[in-house]
Amino acid sequence: MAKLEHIANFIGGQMKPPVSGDYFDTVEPATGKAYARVPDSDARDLEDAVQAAQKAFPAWQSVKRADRAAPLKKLASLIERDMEQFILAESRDNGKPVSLCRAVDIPRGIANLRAYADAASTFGGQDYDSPALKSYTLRQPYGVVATISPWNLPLLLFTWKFAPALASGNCVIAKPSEVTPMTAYMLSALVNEAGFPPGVFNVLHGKGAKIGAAITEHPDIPAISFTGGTATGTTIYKGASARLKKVSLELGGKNPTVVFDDANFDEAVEGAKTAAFANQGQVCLCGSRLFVQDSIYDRFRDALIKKTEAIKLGDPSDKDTQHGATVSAEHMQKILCYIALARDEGGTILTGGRRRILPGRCKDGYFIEPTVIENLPHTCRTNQEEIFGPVVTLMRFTDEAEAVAMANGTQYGLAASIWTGDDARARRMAAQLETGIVWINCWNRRDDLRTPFGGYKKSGVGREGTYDSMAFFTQQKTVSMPK
Ligand code: TXE
Repeated sequence: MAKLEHIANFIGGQMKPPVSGDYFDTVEPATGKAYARVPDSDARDLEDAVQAAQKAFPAWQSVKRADRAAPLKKLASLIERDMEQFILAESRDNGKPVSLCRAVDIPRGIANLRAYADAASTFGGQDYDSPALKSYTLRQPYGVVATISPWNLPLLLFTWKFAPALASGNCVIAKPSEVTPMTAYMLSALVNEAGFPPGVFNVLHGKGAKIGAAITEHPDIPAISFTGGTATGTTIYKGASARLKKVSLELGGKNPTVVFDDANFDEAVEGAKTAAFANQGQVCLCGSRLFVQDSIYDRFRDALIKKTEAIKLGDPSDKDTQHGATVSAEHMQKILCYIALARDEGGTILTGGRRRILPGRCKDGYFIEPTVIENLPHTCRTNQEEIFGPVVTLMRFTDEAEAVAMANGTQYGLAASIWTGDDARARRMAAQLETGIVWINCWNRRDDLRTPFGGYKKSGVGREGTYDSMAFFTQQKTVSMPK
């Protein structure tokens, strides 16, 4: 058997093996086969990275803001130059279709770097003028900060987290998910060429419970930005609060899609399908609970089943594939357990509901059919817990008040999408929904990165986006003087 590639940490401008010498496998979800080895980093690697970052900080924080943008822009151009390799690597590592990596993951990763390069020069303090006093604020970086990112949008969320930290003058220790380390590793190989001074940007690979926990506990990392599951976010929040660290937490969702009978029917079916199954249902924004008004319920259900069955599931490396593999064997089992639970709770599987075994190279891959379920109460576990897979449940409602009550009836509050022809109703509902984001007659549309992103209730703490992320990674100082 060919020797598997060994991924390295990137510390102080150098590729480094983990101090322990220990590695674990990373698996290609479409084949179920290990294809690379990941450093099992520990507190010693972290210490090395913290020291490198501390050494780099005084010079990096005093670099002119516009000059801080230059290496971010160069990094974006280098990834663009190597676009095809990044697309193939992301698809292989995560199981998502190459078409999705080409349309979303890699271009959006590049766009993140450019957006925060621009923000480096435009973001700053404010002036305050009063009759007797003149004041202004400074926005100053913390020093060494950390980012911890998940596996569902590996490069996109990795860049989303670290770019504002660097743009605002911090030195960074970035930890990608151990499940999908490859594009972060490839990016780290471009950091010197992009022109970042050694130690400004460091990448540590490894397991959440080991290196992730060490980051949370480290006394010299005062701020952490995390995206991932609510349970992990809660653990990080506890550890961070004991040390009064600043945290930004983007967590899970159980997002409602609400369709009224006056909506544009075809657009609503298409939108609800995309919201349910994008990225194999592995997006925190996915609309996994679908509420449809009584009067159109049967027609809507039949149209949704037809559209769902037309989704092309297959080898992610095939350019026509629309639905690839779920990210890991463990995650596939979790999703299948939830489908079994839905059956136990009395649900009817209208389509899908099974693992799909493909012929040839993907015969051991982690494929799950897009699944539509009905006949479950909105209070059951299937409708309350985040499944994070290609599973959507259909429920009926009679009027606006009932739709709002059911949509709000979970511990999560990340996003919602409303489909209606009545503008006043849409705005009324938007104000009542307990979610950080509401889409009207669309799903997952962003105004570049400018609009705030984050959740109500257990979907998170804080907001991200161009201004909000730059604000998170800086502390404000007020300076006042008599006139
Ligand atoms: O993610 P984790 P997991 C949800 C989804 C999924 C569930 C669990 O429901 O089924 O979370 O997924 C690091 N200290 N989402 O377990 O654990 C870890 O190494 C510090 C929603 O794969 O949240 C990785 O880098 N760090 C979601 C990152 O946290 C720790 C995206 C995310 O992993 C740690 C992914 C610890 N103790 C899953 N434990 C979204 N909101 O987009 C783990 N990590």
